[in-house]
Amino acid sequence: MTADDLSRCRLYGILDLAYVDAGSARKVIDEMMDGGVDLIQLRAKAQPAAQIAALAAELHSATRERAVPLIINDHPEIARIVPAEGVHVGQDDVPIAEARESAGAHCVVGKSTHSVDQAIRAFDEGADYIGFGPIFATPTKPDYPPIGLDEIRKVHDAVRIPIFCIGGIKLENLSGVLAAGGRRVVIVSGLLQAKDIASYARSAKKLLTSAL
Ligand code: TZP
Ligand code: MG
Repeated sequence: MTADDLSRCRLYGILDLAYVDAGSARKVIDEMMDGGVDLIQLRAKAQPAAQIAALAAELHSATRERAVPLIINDHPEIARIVPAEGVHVGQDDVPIAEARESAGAHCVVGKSTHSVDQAIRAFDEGADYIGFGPIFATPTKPDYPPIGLDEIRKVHDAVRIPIFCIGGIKLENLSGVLAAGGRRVVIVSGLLQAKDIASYARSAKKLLTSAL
């Protein structure tokens, strides 16, 4: 995936195994893709690596067919063997350069950031994109204080790589995130708990693209 491909992405969906069991994962990512999600991450905090690798390979055969990049959370070595389009690391994971080395040159590397300072450091470290949040308090990442809407404009002024606002973002507050200067978002529970995932994604995508 090129930097241009990445910059065209607006809606980033995460398939988080805290919300979806592995048996439903394929159906859920099909619905995400039907709704126009631009980028999908596999996030599995509690599963053994071998299980994540097997699921990633299965999901990748579906995402590849529809040219939707698949990003693997936490496991650069799995991103390499799938081979997925990217890997995502957090503040407590390996540095970007090490993740890139393990995942392979074909992978983009994204990093979670929780303040403007961390965002600048991730940019300096060579991240291809960042997640920035939690914007709002969220049960998906309960121990992190919310950053709030005001930091969104500051981070966009400070960092020139794609910035995906994340954390507690739902259809109901998406317009507020866009009005605060956000251009790209990650939605986890909002999508995964929606009655109709495809239609939820379609509505989010419409708001995101009409804001440009
Ligand atoms: N990083 C910052 S907030 C968050 C992550 C992984 C969770 C986002 O999940 P949700 O359910 O969209 O609030
Ligand atoms: Mg991590």
